[in-house]
Amino acid sequence: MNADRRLAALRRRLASEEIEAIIITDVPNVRYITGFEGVFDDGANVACMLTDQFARVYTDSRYSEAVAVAAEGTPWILHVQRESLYIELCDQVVAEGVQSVALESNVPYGRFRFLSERFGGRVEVVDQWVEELRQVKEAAEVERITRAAELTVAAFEYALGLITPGATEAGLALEIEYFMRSNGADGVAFAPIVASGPNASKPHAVASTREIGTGDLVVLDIGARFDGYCADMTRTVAVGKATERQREIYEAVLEAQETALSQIRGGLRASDADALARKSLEASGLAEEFSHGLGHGVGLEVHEMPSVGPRSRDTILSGSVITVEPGVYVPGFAGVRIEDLVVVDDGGSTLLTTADKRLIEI
Ligand SMILES: [Mn+2]
Repeated sequence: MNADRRLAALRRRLASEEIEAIIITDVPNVRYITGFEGVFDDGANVACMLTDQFARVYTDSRYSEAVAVAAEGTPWILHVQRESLYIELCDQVVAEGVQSVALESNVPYGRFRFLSERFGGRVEVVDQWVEELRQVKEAAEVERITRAAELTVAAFEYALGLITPGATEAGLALEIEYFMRSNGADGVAFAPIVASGPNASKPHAVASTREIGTGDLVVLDIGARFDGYCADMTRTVAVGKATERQREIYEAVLEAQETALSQIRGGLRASDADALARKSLEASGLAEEFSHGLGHGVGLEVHEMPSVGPRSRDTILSGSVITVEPGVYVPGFAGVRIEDLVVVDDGGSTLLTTADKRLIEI
């Protein structure tokens, strides 16, 4: 992936904030700003330093061979680290005569203190500079998210054939992951949520050894990762014939989701998008049971900017990829969530997760 545009955008930000250098240590941000693919695992020891003069990437011998290959033909210069990453970064900053450095806000406090004290220059903590750039997706990114979404839909359809009384949540979660990986996914974007019966009222339930029973609603919140990019989709199905109350709740959630989907477009305030779904649920007396935000951005990470909730200050930008996922949760009874992934443009949005949304009774 050609990351020149990304580098240029970050350099403009540095200039406008009048800071000479930024050190990037968040691994997804490193992946994004370098454009290096298949090089850094989630726990990678790596940092990038960027000024208007140079772009350097610091890592150790475990990653250096792959970085050297990935950096060919790019502005990135590899420094193979010999002692502590932060000691070397600091020495480098001093050697370059840099006077001001921006650090990302998720840098561990001990590291921040060490660098501040050893460097002695101006250190600024900056929040979400790279994350803001990541919101608006390039065509090649949308393509990968689309592939991840297709694999997710296929895994859901496959899982439908396995949902039967006696099947366990954890067993289904494993089958879903196995299906995704055997069909070309890098892996899962997050541990699949399979929440049945009373477990379905916990939005982020952990798949358990509970056996699915007749009369349960089952929430399947799943996502594949393809070429580094995530998908996220939720469907809720009934095992056996749905009761009247189950169907009522399902239809109310679906209507709230369709209402929001039909009005989301670039430029809409995230809190206004959230209010569309909340208002729709109010009409059914279920707004109180919608206990989380309407959605979130998706890309290199499954949760990224924008945050789409009642207290969000973000705006949904044209070119962003977001989820739309209202849910209703009644403890001890059931939960229903319906979630789609869409790519937003000026006029509206396009669905990337196309699985059927009519209530499926198995
Ligand atoms: Mn989600």
